Amino acid sequence: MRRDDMTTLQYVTGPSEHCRHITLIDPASQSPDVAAQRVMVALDCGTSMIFVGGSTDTPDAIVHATCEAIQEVLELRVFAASQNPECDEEDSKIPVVLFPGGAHALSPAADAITFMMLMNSTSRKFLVGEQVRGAPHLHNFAVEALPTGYVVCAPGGKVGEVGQAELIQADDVELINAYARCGQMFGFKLLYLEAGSGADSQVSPALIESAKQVEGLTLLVGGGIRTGAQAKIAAQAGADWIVTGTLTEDAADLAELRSRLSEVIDAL
Ligand code: 1GP
Repeated sequence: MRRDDMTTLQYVTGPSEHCRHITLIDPASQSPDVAAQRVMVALDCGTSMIFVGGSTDTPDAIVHATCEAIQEVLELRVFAASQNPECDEEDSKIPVVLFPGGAHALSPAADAITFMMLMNSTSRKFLVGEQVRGAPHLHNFAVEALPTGYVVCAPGGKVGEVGQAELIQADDVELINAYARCGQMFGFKLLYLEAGSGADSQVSPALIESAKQVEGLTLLVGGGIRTGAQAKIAAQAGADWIVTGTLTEDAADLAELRSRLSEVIDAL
């Protein structure tokens, strides 16, 4: 749910005293009802944005149902805040953002989309092809595009393979800086450093620090972050946002999810 006083891009790139947290929900891995329950817990723990997407083969209808279920949860929270004189209703509005694997998996119920170029892909499809297919639909949906450079770092996981990425290695600090500079020159506002969902090692702090030297980019870092200590490493290296997905889906129940997410978010 978008705030009344700013665009989603302003919210994402705006100032914050600390690194913020994004909960990634993969509609292929859970029903819309379960997604909504998990989002409710994530909001209690202090998450600041919801990403919906991740898989490459999720039908539009499932993505749409998931976005709608999450928006309903957010509306309830905003209503609850409006009844509490100590709460600012606007503060409880957080955006639901599509994080697509391609020109499918789109929904008009989302507030925005990370409109991404997989910058280190060797395939035209992921550099610009899927984006050309998706752009007219997004225009019709009036979903706000967040111009995003997406760079897959080792180990890279499935997205590295499917996206045919030339993986950035942990010590490729000059190369990641060049990607960041290139993204800035293209006019991207966000740069997402991705280690791959479920990665056994997170994006190296050296890469984050190097990308951070390029001014004017909001840095998102995800893949393999499961603990408060890992979250802190990314935040201290310069991440403006960290993204966690597997953490949510692996939790045995909502109580475990609450404790895991609190640990990560509190560390920021
Ligand atoms: C994947 O970066 C995200 O695109 C999140 O990764 O599932 O490892 O948290 P995890």
